[in-house]
Amino acid sequence: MRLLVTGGAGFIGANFVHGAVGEHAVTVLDALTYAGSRESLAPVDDDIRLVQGDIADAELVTKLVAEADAVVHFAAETHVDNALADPEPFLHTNVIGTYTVLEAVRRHGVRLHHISTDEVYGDLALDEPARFTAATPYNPSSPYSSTKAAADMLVRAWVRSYGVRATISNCSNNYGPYQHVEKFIPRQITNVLTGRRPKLYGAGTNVRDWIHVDDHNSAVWRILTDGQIGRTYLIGAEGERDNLSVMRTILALMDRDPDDFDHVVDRVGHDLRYAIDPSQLCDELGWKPRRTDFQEGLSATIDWYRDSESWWRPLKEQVESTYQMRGQ
Ligand code: NAD
Ligand code: TDX
Repeated sequence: MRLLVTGGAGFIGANFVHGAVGEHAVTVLDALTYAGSRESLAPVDDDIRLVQGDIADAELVTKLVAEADAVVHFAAETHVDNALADPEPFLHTNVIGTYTVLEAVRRHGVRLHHISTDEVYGDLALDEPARFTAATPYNPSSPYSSTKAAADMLVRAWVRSYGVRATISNCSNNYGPYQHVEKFIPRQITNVLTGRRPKLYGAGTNVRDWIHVDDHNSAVWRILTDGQIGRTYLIGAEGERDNLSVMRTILALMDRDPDDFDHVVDRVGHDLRYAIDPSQLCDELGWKPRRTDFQEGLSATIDWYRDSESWWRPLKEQVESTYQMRGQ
C-alpha cells in the first residue's frame, strides 16, 4: 500500500511508521512542530519520504493524498495543558486540519483512518461500573478534547454526506518510546534522570487507562485493513491505574523512595477517570493487546529513555521552565 501518515514524526505516528516500512511505501506529512522530530524517524530514514508541511495546507494535502491508497491521520495538537494555555493551535490543526484532510480524501476517493482519543467521552466517576463504548455520548471537557470531538464529528458527517471511506478509533492513554517529555510518564522518568523531583498533579487519584503504543498501533492496522467503513472503534487494554500508583511504580523501577516526588497545582477541569471497554474491537476484529504487563512495559520504556538521552535532552529544559511558570 502507498500510505500517507500525517503526524508521523510524533510519538504514536513514528512508532506506527517504524512498523509499516518494508511492507508499505510510506510518506509522512508532518509540520515538525515542537512535538515532532526528524530524529524519531532516523531508524527508517532511508525507507520513507518525509514532507514537512501543515495538514491545513489544502494544496499540499490534496497533492499527497492523490498519490496515496490510504491515509492514517495522527497529526494533532495533543497536550491538554498547552490547550488550556492557548487553544488556537488546537482549533487550527485538529479541526481545520482534519477538515482539510477530509476534503482531500473526498476529492480523490482515498481510504482514511482517523486517530482519536477517549477524552471525547468526558470523564467517569471513580466507582462507576460502566466504561466508554462506541455508544457513549460525546461530552468533552477540555479545549483539547473538544477539538478532537469536533474532528470526529466532521469525519462522521463526511462519511454520511459524501460517502468518504473512513473509520475512526478512540484510544486510551499511550506510553512507550519517543513520547514527548511534556507527557506524564516520560516527564517523571526524565525528571529522575536529570535529578529533578517528579511532579504529581493534585492528590494523584485521577485514573488513566494505559496502553502500550505498540498495541494501539496493532489495533490501528487491524481497523485499517478489516474495519467497517463508517464505524468507530474503541481501543484499550484494560490498563486502568491511578496517577499516584503509576508514579510509585516509576519510582520503584528507578530505585527511588516511594515518596520522592512533589504534589503540584492540579490541572484546571482535570478529568477524573477514563476507562475503555474494548470488547467490540476484540470480538469483531479479533484484536488482542499483547504488551499488557505494565511493569514490564514501563521498565522497557525507562530503559529507552536512559539510552536515548540525546533524543529528549534538548527538549527538557524548555518543558520544565514552562511547567515552572504554571506552578506545575
Ligand atoms: P504528538 O504530539 O506526539 O505528535 C503529533 C504530531 O503531529 C507531531 O509530529 C507534530 O509535529 C504533528 N503536527 C502537529 N500539528 C500539525 C499540523 N498542523 N500539520 C502537520 N503535522 C502536525 O501526538 P501523539 O501522542 O503521537 O498523538 C497522535 C494522535 O493520537 C493524535 O491525534 C492524538 O489525539 C491521538 N491520541 C493520543 C493518545 C496518547 O496517549 N498520546 C491517546 C489517544 C489518542
Ligand atoms: O507532570 C504531570 N503530572 C501529572 O500528575 C503531568 C504532565 C500529568 N499529570 C497527570 C495528568 C493526567 O491525569 O497525569 C495524567 C496523564 O497526563 P498527560 O500525560 O498530560 O495525559 P492526558 O491528559 O491523560 O492525555 C493523554 O491521553 C489522551 C494525551 O496527552 C492525549 O493526547 C490523549 O488524547
